[in-house]
Amino acid sequence: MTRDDPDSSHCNAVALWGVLLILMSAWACFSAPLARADTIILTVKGSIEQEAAEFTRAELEALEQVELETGTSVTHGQQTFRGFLLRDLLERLGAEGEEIVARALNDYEIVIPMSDVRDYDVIGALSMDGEPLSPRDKGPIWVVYPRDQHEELEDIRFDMRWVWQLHELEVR
Ligand SMILES: Nc1nc2c(c(=O)[nH]1)N[C@H]1C(S)=C(S)[C@@H](COP(=O)(O)O)O[C@H]1N2
Ligand SMILES: [Mo]
Repeated sequence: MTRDDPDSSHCNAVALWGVLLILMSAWACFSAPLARADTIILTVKGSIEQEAAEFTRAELEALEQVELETGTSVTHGQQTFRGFLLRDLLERLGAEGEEIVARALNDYEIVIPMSDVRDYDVIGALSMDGEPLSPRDKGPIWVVYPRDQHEELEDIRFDMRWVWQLHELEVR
């Protein structure tokens, strides 16, 4: 076969398309979950004024954002968390109830008394130290208590309510 043999250039073209196709599918697989802006990251249901409320990251970032500097039971030193107040979100949805069941992507769930969000600035953190929280690292949402601001929150009963990978709140 010579270099300009029609058969060999046909083979090259097929191989080239094959490689392109593989690259494109790999790109689609790995980039899609990260890039989709319309992904619902939080659902709120139960005793609220609508059936179920769903939020994308952008929608949660559009709520008033607060910053909270605190240590945690699982990281070293102080972290700066940024996110929305759970109180704001629940008030906006007309939530009425005594407790909130918070559920995580890993099926962890815990009851958060409504009094916690009334009495303390508990936030749904979307970023830590300026970096968006990803599902690999406590994200997309981490329930953060103002632990360093209130001595009584340095307690295992409260640590259990720091739900990471939060994806659902049910008011009841
Ligand atoms: N998504 C999720 N969040 C969670 C947990 C969990 O297993 N999954 N464990 C909780 C418990 S029991 C505690 S004490 C704190 C700190 O967890 P760690 O010390 O095991 O990391 O996170 C809480 N948040
Ligand atoms: Mo725990």
